[in-house]
Amino acid sequence: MIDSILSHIQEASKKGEKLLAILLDPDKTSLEEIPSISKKIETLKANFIFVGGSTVENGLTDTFVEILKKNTQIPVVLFPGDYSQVSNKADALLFLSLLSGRNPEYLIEQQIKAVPFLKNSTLEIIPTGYILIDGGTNSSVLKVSKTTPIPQNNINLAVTTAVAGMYKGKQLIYLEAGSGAKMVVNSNIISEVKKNISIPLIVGGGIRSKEQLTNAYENGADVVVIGTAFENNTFQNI
Ligand code: 1GP
Repeated sequence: MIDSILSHIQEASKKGEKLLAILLDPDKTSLEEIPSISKKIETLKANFIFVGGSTVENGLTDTFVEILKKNTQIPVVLFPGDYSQVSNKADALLFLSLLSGRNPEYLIEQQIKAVPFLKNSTLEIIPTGYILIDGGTNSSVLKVSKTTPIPQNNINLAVTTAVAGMYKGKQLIYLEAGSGAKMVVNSNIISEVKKNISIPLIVGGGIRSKEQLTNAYENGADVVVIGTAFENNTFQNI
């Protein structure tokens, strides 16, 4: 049992150990599938299960996490699209601020709305700077957040945004190409962001092959998140 998810990630990052998170969206995975899916995730030796989606039916996250926890020992980390997706039954919460966007709703409003749910909770709350990079699709996160992603060629903006997040006290930076992205976050962005921050880096969006996974790790991702390719059983050579 790991006491703190954040310390686990920080320690692994210091040692250069690479971590894998599988993302489950409660709107796309049925409750009946959870036992078999949990087994499959265990065979992949994933370090974390992230749970969340841009839009999830109210109350479903709580039931989903409850069943998940009964089926696996792998730590469950909430990756919520909005404040209603907070469940006290998970181990930790990525407390996200959408730093690439200029929509106050995702910079501070949603965070304020989450507080009543978090005040008496035992969840480990991890301040996370969330940065959208153009993945070549109009992903759900773009539609819901009504924000513009950072272009893949604007490495400087991606780096300065990540560093500003670190100065603001974020403990993790998450570079996101969007679920089902056509283009993954490019190697130069990952490596330049990594060089300029001293906090762990998460990368996700559109990763569907071993090569893309290895590439993200080699360029500096400490944690890689895979959702769609796992859901569709299309991940090549995991
Ligand atoms: C997590 O949204 C991503 O960062 C997951 O993206 O569904 O494309 O793997 P995929």
